Amino acid sequence: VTRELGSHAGLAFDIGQEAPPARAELLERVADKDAAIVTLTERIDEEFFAAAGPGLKVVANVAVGFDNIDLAAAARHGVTITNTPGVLDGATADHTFALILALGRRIVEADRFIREGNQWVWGPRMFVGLDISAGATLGIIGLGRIGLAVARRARAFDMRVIATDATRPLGSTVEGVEIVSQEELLAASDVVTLHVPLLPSTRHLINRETLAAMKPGAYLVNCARGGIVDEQALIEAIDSGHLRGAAIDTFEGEPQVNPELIARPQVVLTPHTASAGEATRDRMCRLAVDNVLAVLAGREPLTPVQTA
Ligand code: 8YV
Repeated sequence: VTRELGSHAGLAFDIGQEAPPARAELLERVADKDAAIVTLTERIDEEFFAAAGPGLKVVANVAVGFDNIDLAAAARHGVTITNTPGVLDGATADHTFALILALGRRIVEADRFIREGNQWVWGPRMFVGLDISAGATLGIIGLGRIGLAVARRARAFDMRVIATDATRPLGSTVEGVEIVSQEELLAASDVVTLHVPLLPSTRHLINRETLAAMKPGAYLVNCARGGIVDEQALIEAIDSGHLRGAAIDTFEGEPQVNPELIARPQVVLTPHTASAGEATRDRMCRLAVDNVLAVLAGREPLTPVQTA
């Protein structure tokens, strides 16, 4: 299925469901091009830049994340890298909050229970879960654009919201969100949600030790990047009962999903669709095109990747 996006800046393009090209085909396609528009599925590395040749000026990633791109190799080849910040915050925060609600109120488990044809009569303890709006605490790891959009939703649900953020002073308050230490956040949160990029410093940020530091009975939500969570440690924390559940949109071995996660009813899974709002995806594509056109016209890109 492809859908005509119409013309933007004089170019016609589709958002399609074409399978991503195999590596060899990708390398062949990029040869002698001035620009490439890619997604997180494509690994943009030394081999890619070598295959493109010296004419490549810009690679526009249709994603806010850029862990698929070797920035040092791009710099060596003089290629500008752009991403799509700002246009997907609302959609990603909506999805994150949907997962928080689904976990807390056990929506997927309850839906499965009915579909399986279980006999039931109403009972006061049936599928009881987290009282989200009765003082539950949400811990946001990474209070950037998306983290802040999640915080606004949580505040509207009367949650207490705390966050960690390397760029904000400890003890400060941002839109009613208190900046705390990671230790405090893990110990106090009923739900911990991740909104940091995948960097060497955030790889397996959620591991055996940090999971053990979480409040017993808490939930984990990951709509950021799979590599931030040690999935094996997460499975063990769920099996021991220390965590009540988890909702995962991004996976360590993406697009493979660990069968151990699939086997656990307390885990809610979505296939990296947190930004999949229709208008959001259009905006992401348009921004990528605008970045390419700016660079090819000799102007500054609108949203070059910011590493600091
Ligand atoms: C995209 C994402 O769907 O923006 C990101 O970093 O992970 C998602 O919004 C995906 O990366 C497409 O490339």
